[in-house]
Amino acid sequence: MSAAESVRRPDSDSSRTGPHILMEGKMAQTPLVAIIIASDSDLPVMEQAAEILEKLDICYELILTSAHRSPQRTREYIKEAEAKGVEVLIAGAGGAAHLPGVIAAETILPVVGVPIETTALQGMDSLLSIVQMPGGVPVATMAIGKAGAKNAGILAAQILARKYPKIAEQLVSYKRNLEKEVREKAKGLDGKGFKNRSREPGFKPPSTGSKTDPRR
Ligand code: AIR
Repeated sequence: MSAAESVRRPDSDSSRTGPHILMEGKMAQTPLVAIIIASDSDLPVMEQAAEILEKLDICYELILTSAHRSPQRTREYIKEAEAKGVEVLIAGAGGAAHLPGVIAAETILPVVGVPIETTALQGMDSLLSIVQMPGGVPVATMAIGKAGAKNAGILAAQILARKYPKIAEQLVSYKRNLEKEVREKAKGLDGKGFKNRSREPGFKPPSTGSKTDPRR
């Protein structure tokens, strides 16, 4: 069994009409993104990356392999991913979170790292392990936890959007929706009776007292 055969999503619905089928033949079956998790205990966080990729209609696969517990499987999978045409790798790990760095050492594909929150050190261990890469081997490091996993999916889409116009379109509409949601939430606040002084004509924010404050 190949490394990628453990968990795989792209074939689950062959009728998908996302950007991954723009190029005919091989691309129809090819995941553009691999989400690599170091443990099944990371799944509740890393599924955020999967969710946003699905929303953006981007074909991905999800692989379980650990830099420490299964180093050979990790190396084998990276070669497999390169050979099948994966273009962005997302890797999530916790604690001594070397998985994204080890992957980055083995490939020139962009690697996005997600620090998993830990009970002992709340994910600071994961964050520092992933972000403090030596010069020459970059890992694009996201925030700790679910927000980081979600952003990893979005960043992967943004990288792909340079090449796939359909993905760019999806992202533009995603951003538009974010803006719309904020406007709707702001409207909701207006109705709650809070005094919004910044909307009053002639309102000037209070000075901070600093000599460099331009409002003084
Ligand atoms: N881990 C697994 N192999 C290498 C590392 N750093 C991490 C996993 C998980 C944590 O160890 O990413 O966040 C605990 O894993 P488990 O399997 O014991 O729950």
